[in-house]
Amino acid sequence: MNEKIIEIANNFDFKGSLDTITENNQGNINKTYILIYKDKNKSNKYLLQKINSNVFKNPYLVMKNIELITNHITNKLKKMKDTTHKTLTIIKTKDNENLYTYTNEDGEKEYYRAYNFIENCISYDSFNDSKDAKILAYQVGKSFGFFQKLLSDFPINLLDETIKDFHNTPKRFNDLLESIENNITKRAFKCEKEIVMLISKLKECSVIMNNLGKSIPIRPTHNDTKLNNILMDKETNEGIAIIDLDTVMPGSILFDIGDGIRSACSNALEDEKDKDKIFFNEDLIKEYLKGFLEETYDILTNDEINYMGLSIKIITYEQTIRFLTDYINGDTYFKIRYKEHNRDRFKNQYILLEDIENKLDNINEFIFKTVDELKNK
Ligand code: ADP
Ligand code: GN1
Ligand code: MG
Repeated sequence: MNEKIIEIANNFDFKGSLDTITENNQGNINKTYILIYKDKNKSNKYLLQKINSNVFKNPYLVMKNIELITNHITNKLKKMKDTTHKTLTIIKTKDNENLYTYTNEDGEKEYYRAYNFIENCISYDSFNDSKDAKILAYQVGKSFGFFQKLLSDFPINLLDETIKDFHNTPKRFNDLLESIENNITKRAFKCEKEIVMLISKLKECSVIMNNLGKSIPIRPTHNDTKLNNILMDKETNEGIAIIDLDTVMPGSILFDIGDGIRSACSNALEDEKDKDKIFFNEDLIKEYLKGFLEETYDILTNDEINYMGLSIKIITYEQTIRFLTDYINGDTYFKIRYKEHNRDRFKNQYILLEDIENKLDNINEFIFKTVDELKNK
């Protein structure tokens, strides 16, 4: 077993004796280990994570936000007598802290935290192979909508901004320009076509930021509503827990719906090699929206409804920029699993961006119709 992880795990208040350590490679940011402890004749499963401190500059603030949010959700679920849904449960260190700090052989600090492992669930990277794709899309939309509803009375001033300007699309665009100017990897030369097209779409894709705090309210939002950040019940297909709460911050509900659909309703993985497979599945988008709107229609403002369809385009645009910027910068942000990984990722997002443009009219029509029906029910 991994000696370093054993040493780190020994500092947490885990019950029993450590039996196995495996890695989960689904996320693009943190390093995730699954630990099984044997305790008399039962076993306890935990999740141990090394927080990526290149991405999260202040892990203490991240944990403070998560503690507040998970306490709020736990209390609300209790009040509602809801025993189906769950949230993350922080396992403290033996010194009763939310984080364990480990100093590595280079003298650098590494930050670790632990959660209870939520059992009998699955987190999908894509629905493309599932016969239940439509049901799953509906359930994911409903779960992220329910999450918004649970947080709708959370005092937003308590939340810190753990990554500044996370969904500030025009700022992301400026970061891209900076990376092109520096062009340290010389990769910008390979991406000219997409760069030119991205410039032409900037104005339309700045709409959420231009209206945030005005006609678009600032709410507690998840900000990383990727499909594998929800745990679904293996048997019932219901959404059980929204996880990966590192980016819960003040933001717009449009970031959550836009990113959720970008991720769940694409027909392929973010790094799919077969370009013919890359498109948005309109049926899945409608199911997702249906689930989300059923939970949220009565808290949404007019502009949140008006810009909901566009938010899918905006977040896909932003994600194209983020992968492209990281590619040009030499892969310093997202974990890559092979050399040109970020190139595949940004090219695929770009294909999705063009695809959603052709589908937006239908999607907007569906949103307005569904909201109308829900309001007149
Ligand atoms: P990252 O920030 O790197 O995306 P996540 O917090 O999303 O890391 O965790 C990576 C993966 O680990 C998730 O996609 C999910 O499959 C699994 N996971 C995370 N937390 C839990 C948990 N409490 N119970 C069960 N599985 C979990
Ligand atoms: C990262 O952590 P993970 O894998 O759930 C990223 C998201 C991106 C996503 C793209 C903190 O999500 O913003 O949309 O990769 N998270 C952070 O795959 O940057
Ligand atoms: Mg994740």
